[in-house]
Amino acid sequence: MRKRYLSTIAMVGAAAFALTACSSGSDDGSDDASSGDDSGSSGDVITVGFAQTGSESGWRSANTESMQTAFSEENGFDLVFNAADNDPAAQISAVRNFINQGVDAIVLAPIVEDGWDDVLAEAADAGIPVVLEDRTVSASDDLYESWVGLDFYTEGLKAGEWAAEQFGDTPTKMVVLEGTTGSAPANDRADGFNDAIAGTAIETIDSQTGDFTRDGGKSVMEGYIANYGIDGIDLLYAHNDDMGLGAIEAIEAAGGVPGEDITIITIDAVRDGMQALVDGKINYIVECNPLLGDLVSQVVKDVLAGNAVEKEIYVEDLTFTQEEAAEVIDSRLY
Ligand code: GYE
Repeated sequence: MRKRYLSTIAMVGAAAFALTACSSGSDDGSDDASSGDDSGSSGDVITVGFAQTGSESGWRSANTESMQTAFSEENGFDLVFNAADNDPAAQISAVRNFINQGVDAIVLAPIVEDGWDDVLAEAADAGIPVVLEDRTVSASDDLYESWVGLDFYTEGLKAGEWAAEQFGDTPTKMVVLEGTTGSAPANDRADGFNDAIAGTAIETIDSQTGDFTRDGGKSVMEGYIANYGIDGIDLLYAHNDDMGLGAIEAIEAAGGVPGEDITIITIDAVRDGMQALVDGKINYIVECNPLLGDLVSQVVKDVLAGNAVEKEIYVEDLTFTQEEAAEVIDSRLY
């Protein structure tokens, strides 16, 4: 499948375009504040219900901030924000509430991939467009307008390629800290990594979910250390920085040296993760850019204005070794 990626530069361009579009007033000069049509034409406030996953990680905090900044009053939005605390049923109820409230559009960061068919169909019946950001759903793409996010499979693949390069033919015992079970990034990051290490001497000795949280990563890693010992583990692949950071605490508490006794690969490249990489406690990070707000808000405006939008908008991710992290850490935006 061919994918179109937007680099960070293109994202800045898109943001600049969004600002221009906002400040240029009506496109045809005929916009009338009394038209009663609040479907996104300039001058009218757009009410958007945003169903966020929760607040499980540093990535999530940066994503929420980016969304709140983009969907601000100054930019013409009234944002109704809901964070579902990682509970899929609560997130479905939040979307249903948005439908009942009659918001102009719904933005959804789905906790898990499955279970969205009914409520997305209800939104469609109510004539409320849905835009997905960050994670994907298994439901038909007829049920939403567009999805803006990252290529989780390629993130896993890049992480696995680095592992294959480092360990290749050397017998290597790996443990995995998986993200939230059933979430798109947990599924795809596992698939990408496994494809990249196929045929190498890297053996997955254990793989459990740490739910994308620091506490989850720490407690699952404590269990791994109790079962296999620091010496029985060569490599840790954590599906996000926060779980890796929790695992680092567990390794240090057990008297191990993270990044030396156990090589650690994570995904996200949030500030604390990058600092641990610079400090030598993590060995490699694949980026996952959380700053999606400007792109998503532009898509929402386009959809409500009746403009054609891409079904999938991918944002490109970078990768960082310890040396590369040291060079860029001061200029990172999150
Ligand atoms: O990697 C993790 C967060 O869905 C891409 O969710 C996101 C993931 C991110 O909790 O830190």
